[in-house]
Amino acid sequence: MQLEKDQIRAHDQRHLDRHNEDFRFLSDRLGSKGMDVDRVVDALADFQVAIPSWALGAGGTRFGRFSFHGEPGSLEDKIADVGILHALTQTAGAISLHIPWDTPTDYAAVRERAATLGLRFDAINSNTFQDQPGAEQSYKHGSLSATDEAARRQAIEHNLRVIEIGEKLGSKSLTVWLADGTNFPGQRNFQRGLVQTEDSLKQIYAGMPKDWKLFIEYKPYEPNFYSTVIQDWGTSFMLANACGDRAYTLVDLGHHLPNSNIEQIVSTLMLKGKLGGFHFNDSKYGDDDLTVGSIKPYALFLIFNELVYGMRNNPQNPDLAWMIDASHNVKDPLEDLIQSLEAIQEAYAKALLIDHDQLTTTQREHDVVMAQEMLQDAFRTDVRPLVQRARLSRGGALHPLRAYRDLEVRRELIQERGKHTVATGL
Ligand code: PSV
Ligand code: MN
Ligand code: MN
Repeated sequence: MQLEKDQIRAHDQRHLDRHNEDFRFLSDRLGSKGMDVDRVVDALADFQVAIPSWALGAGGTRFGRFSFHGEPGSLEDKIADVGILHALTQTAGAISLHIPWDTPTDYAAVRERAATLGLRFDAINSNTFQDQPGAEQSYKHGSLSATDEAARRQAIEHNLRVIEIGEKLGSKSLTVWLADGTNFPGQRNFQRGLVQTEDSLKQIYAGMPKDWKLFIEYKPYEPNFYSTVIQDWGTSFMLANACGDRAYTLVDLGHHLPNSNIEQIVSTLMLKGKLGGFHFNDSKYGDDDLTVGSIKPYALFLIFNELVYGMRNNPQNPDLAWMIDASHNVKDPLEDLIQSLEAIQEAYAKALLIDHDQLTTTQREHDVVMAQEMLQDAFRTDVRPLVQRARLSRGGALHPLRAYRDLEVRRELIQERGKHTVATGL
């Protein structure tokens, strides 16, 4: 199914007067403080986040999986789902594929389908954390870090093949997340694992087209529970530096030990021009992959504050590849993604309200209270009318979630795809 602009416009009509009133009130308030409201709205409208192909089905845990009706059964269905999200939110203008789960068969058709829906293919993801049916080598004892040369060769070649697939779709970057690590002390030599990984990544980097970027994701634990080869941003940063100028660190919000100061990590990486990609989600305990902004919205806002600062002041850092990396056990995946997109836009909008020149003056004067007040004032502002206006300017829905329900999107998807469906993914 495909949502038409007219359907969304008709739905917006019901809420337009209310929105105009809310927007006028807020823009008067912000305008009186010297804020350029149009600039904020434009920045929000330009902000696009990729949806990963594995986030469109009901997720699950190792204890079970509760299927959701009308889940996408093919890559074409997944592209259609992202099209629905983008039509409603005008914020999900890209899709991030996972290979081999979503290897296209008809490239021209896939490219055309995405283009019709206004979508491009963002970073492509390799998978060396599972053994695929018929694979000659097993990744049981590691992939890019493996001491077993044949397994390591297979993992490198897989990544090179993923790059080829990405090229056919117009992707310009490869994201590598490794599950490699150990469960028991003594199981492997740390240094050997790191050296092998660096060598493998260099070979992959050398196989990338010259206009591609390599994103190296880190994660402290899981699926291994004693050690992980690329455990933290420092290790990723070091590997990215070893590979070259077009290799970067990728920050996934869930990939930190509790209470890590992620905003400071972001700031350091941007200063060094090495933050390449960003995966959004939220968590209470570990890599929980919960709805963005559902647990720690203030932390998300502080992270955005550093991102905005970096985007304005660090030309040495490239434009970032944004992606949602969340999963949904009991919710309609599309509804959950709409909630995440909304939370991202809100945190970004609040960060855009901070006047960094004024903040710098306050910091120089050591006025700690006022500096904190500036951040909290922005955080406490209800910015939803700005986010709505940005969506409206692009033909999106004022209230994406309400529109999704009122237009009975899930009912139509079930009619089309059936009740008992299983999507590929994590
Ligand atoms: C596993 O933790 C993970 O969620 C990583 O964040 C990757 O980005 C994703 O899987 C896909 O490989
Ligand atoms: Mn991730
Ligand atoms: Mn993860």
